[in-house]
Amino acid sequence: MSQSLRGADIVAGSLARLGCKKIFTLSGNHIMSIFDAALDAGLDLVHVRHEAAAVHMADAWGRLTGAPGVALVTGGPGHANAVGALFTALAAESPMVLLSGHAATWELGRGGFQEMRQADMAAPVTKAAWTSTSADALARDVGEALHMATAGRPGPVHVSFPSDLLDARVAADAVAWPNGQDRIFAPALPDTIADAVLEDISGAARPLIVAGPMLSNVSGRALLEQLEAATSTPCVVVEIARGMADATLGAFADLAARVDLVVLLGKALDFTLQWTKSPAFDPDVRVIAIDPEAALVERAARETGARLALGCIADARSAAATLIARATPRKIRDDAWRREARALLDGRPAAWQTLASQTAHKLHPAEVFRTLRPYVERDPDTVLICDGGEFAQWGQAMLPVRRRLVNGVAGAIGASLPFALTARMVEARAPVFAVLGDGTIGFHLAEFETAVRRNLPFVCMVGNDARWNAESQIQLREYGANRQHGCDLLPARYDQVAAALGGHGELVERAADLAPAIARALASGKPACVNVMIESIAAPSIRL
Ligand SMILES: Cc1ncc(C[n+]2csc(CCOP(=O)(O)OP(=O)(O)O)c2C)c(N)n1
Ligand SMILES: [Mg+2]
Repeated sequence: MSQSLRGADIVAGSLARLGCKKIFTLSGNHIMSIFDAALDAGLDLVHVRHEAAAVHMADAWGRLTGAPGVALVTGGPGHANAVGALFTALAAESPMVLLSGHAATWELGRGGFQEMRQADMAAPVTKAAWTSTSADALARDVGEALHMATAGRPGPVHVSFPSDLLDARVAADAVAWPNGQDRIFAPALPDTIADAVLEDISGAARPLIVAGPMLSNVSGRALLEQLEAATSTPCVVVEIARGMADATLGAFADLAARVDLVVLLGKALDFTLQWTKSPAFDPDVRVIAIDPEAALVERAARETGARLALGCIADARSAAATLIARATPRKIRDDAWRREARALLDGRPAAWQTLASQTAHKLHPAEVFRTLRPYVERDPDTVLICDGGEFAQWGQAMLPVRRRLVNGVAGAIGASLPFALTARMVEARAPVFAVLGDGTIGFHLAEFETAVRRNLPFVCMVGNDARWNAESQIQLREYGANRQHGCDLLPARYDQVAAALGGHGELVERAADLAPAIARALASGKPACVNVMIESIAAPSIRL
């Protein structure tokens, strides 16, 4: 008789064969068979404190490594807790897979334990979501999910595993293990189309190339730098919900109003670019849309009408490489406009050098980031994570780094502590800094315990203004100063929470004390929280 394998062993073995050894998870009845199988498959289970954190950690893994991150949660409520975090991964175009346990097949429709229509729930926030239907198909399901997460526009994929399938046995020689070979390809940009795009760029007075989240990682940014040099055309990544108001992009709003050609390179035409409509853009601005998804090229056509110069379904990364290769031998335009645009994007008001707090025992956000900057710049592999409302925008504006994680187009706050844990797993040596607001730190504060347990040191800098300031600023803007209410917090001792969970804590109330506190936090070798009392200041707005 041929040997047989348990369904759970097939799932764990498939993950291991595809190189997914780190599994971000929170335990539960439906998946304990996979926990058991992980022992023999050699999977490292990173057990976290909330299912959303497991998804955020898998998301960060996908963004930083380019390989799919894997989250594993239990059925029903565990799955429900995880689903919200998928929205962030989807909008960030991050390759990751959520695997969830699920009520047994024979329980369905009978009020089974934690029975829920899990795939239906995950469908709107994933590229694909399904429930395995037989133990024979488990290996294929894992392989398909991991492959789909990275193919075309990357994003999250979900599979639910009914617990009886995980316990079922399958003849070992009948298992079709996934081999990880790519089978879905986005088309390359044809040379003739690349030449037409370059001709449009060279004919434009003030062209701009806009990439989206999938090109926001280190390799994507390096490619865009090359593309900018080869085409003498400014290249930007629009990757957060603040869109054109992303403080990283300096006076981008002023630049956008002047461009006469926008080349969308794998960038979905959406609210972040105001659909390239007036008044954000010139009413006659022309648009080129290159995207792996037909639906997004079609959307760009619909939104721009006669302004669409060209649309093409093509892989964004390889399209950038083709454009670089075709542009390089000839000079397609002079560099004056690119230099002018760079000054707008990279310039910062001189006054920021001297901005200082007007309040005793509180710092101005600019003082915080002027002090942090040398620590961030010391190592080119530093990972910077920015999360939250107004405070973090000062960080995004003042800390130039090539390796960065932000909450992204979803605009969901709270993921930064889980992100920091993953960043430390991916980057063993260089510093990992998370800068976030005091409202934001509350979402996943318990992950300090995970970080201590797993020995994952990082430094989190909380800008503590005792307020959900971003929303308070909306109240001020929309309803008036006398109607700011309901958004206050306590000036709480998050540093003491970190210390109580086994990490390192620092409280800072004076600018002069910050640098030594950062140095001590780094030297502690522990997950650290530097709790900086700050003035409640709106995000910077950088205009001409
Ligand atoms: C998941 C989620 N919930 C709520 C919001 C709305 N929101 C955006 S910024 C913000 C305030 C953040 O406060 P804090 O972290 O203290 O940063 P601050 O603006 O005070 O610097 C809120 C509530 C959101 N974007 N995402
Ligand atoms: Mg705050």
